[in-house]
Amino acid sequence: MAFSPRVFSGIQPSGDLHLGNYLGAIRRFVPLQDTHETLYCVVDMHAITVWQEPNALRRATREVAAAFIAAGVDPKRSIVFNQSQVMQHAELAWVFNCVARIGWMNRMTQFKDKAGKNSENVSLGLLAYPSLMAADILLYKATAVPVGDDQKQHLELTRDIAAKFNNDYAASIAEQGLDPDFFPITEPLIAGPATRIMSLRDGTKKMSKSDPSDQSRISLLDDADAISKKIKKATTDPAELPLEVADLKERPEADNLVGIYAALSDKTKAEVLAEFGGHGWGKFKPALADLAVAQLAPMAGEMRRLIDDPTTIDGILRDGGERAAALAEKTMHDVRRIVGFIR
Ligand code: AQP
Repeated sequence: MAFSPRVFSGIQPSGDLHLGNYLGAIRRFVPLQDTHETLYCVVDMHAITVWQEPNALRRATREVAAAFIAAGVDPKRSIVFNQSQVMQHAELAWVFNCVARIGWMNRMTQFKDKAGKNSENVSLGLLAYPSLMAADILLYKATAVPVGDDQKQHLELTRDIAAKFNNDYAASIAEQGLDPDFFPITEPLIAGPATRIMSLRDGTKKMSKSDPSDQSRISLLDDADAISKKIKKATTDPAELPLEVADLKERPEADNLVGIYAALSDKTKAEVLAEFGGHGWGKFKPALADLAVAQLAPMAGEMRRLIDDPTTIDGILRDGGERAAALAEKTMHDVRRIVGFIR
């Protein structure tokens, strides 16, 4: 069976949204609205896998929704909602907890990174996180998921869960007269020069909401002055910019800043080096700061305007939640029959 081209992607309301979230995911949501049915979700149930103060969670949920809209997601064309409004996410995640194997979860590098040496003491939800992520995607039978490079392993797991479910329940799926490929095999959409934006303080670490240093990231709510200062203070090596992309390989900070410039200007790294190669940081950083301010500062202004009107944002999330639930229930109705639940 051909699945309709449907896109799902989610962002956690777990702190300050940053340039990595924007370039790796949110910015790429916008053009997909022209070619796909699109669902963009604030994944608040994922966020609570680590402690979130309830008022901060509510605030961050509205901030993520505001970022979607300020970046150009149209809540009439796309379904914009927060995950916890659609109970079927939790219901399907439970079924997937019983399909996926603990060994699969233990291999997830993001779990290892986030749990660190403390793996006995983190929440069970953090271990089961990829199973909920598979449910988010497969509930809508989404075939494409725009994400940053760090989510690649989780998407491979989503494919494994879909294949194992289709296989374990093959007889029941046939008995119910349903398509043998009940869940689709999802494609990750990971492309371009900005699939992994690194910290401005350390080019070997991912730019991240949870980095304790605010100087490590450009937040989407930063004003022009903060954006400029952070770029000008970004860690770099003393050498001038190289002429060839290959010469960025051993220079993570330079590679990162050139990648950010390329992504923001819709150019390749080679084109950026054709302009700046052989020049020092004194020329490149102010140009990057101007470019970042021109793109990000108006979006920050629009986000602030939206955040100041929580009633409108909550209305958008509620409306999106109702539309998402209607789609989700179709899948769950079949899943309950396939698994053997009486209702
Ligand atoms: N540094 C990054 N470069 C490119 N893409 C990135 N993403 C995250 N960081 C980068 C992408 O943003 C989307 C939402 O991510 P998330 O909310 O699920 O959070 P995360 O991947 O765990 O990363 P964060 O934002 O840095 O949060 P913490 O600090 O909590 O780990 C995803 O598509 C992700 O790939």
